[in-house]
Amino acid sequence: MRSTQPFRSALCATVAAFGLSTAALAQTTWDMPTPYPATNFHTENIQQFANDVASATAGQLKITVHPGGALFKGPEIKRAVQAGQAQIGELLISSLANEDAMYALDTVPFLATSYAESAKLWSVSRSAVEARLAKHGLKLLFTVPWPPQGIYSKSAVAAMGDFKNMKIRSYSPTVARMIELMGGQPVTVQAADLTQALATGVVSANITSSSTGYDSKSWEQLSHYYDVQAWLPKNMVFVSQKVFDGLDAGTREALLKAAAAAETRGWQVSEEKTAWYVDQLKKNGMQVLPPSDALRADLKKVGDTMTAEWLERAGADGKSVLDAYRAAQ
Ligand code: PCA
Repeated sequence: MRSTQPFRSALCATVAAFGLSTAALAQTTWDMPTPYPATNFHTENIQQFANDVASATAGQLKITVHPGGALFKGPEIKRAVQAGQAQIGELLISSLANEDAMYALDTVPFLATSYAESAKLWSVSRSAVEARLAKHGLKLLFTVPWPPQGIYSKSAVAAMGDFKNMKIRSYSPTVARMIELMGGQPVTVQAADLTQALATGVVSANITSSSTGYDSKSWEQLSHYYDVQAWLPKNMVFVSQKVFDGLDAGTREALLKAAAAAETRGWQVSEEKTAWYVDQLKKNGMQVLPPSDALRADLKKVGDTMTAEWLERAGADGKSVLDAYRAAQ
């Protein structure tokens, strides 16, 4: 009996090693570039999504999240996934606004200013966004909105004229257009570079959410936050269709289920955390104020101009989406 012992354990070791290597062969690892910091709620939601996928597939599909634009910068992420340099990615939909008007819709000022309106806008535009991504071999998995957008500045702003020639940070072509219409000078700065741009005085104002204001420690350089609630831009998570099609049916199902859960959770967390973020701005000494009536009225006019410009550019497709949105109100 004793003499068979070494043989048996050698056999067990071989089986174990064989078992391990089959598992290793079957395991798929995806790189997932994302633009925002690891501690931002979008990234935390994505990490949870990756964990859910790993546990639902018993580790067969592992998604490695690369936050903060470290692997690819926000605007490069779509091309990276199209080119097969990454399998899955996240970006701000409106960073693609120059490519197609449909990507600009959720940054048209004052079109959808609450979570409920944004959900309606998304429900009437989702298939149009999906169709555009599909043309480029990409499959949409889920979207999550940012908290409502406001204006940060170094000094008090009473009326639109106060923005004259002011260098204002922009994160998308639509925001840049808004800044032009406000009389300011848009300067494109990615979220990952925002703290530095503020510290070096490249910009003296910024249009973004309470969330990014918190992430970039806006209070260190800026004193006022005007809680304008002008729109809620969305991030989207998408995967290469070819890579997705290469998965077995069970893994595809697990991925889609985790994506649906991430969408529900992300919309909820975004809404729930908004007040907390605004509170952090106040706690750190910022003046959080509503815009004056005069400023609000002038910003609304900018919104009307941009809605008209969007409609003209988006054509018949755009008109039917906007009509559907208005009918759902
Ligand atoms: N934060 C991102 C996009 C919108 C937002 O709230 C940013 O400022 O870059």
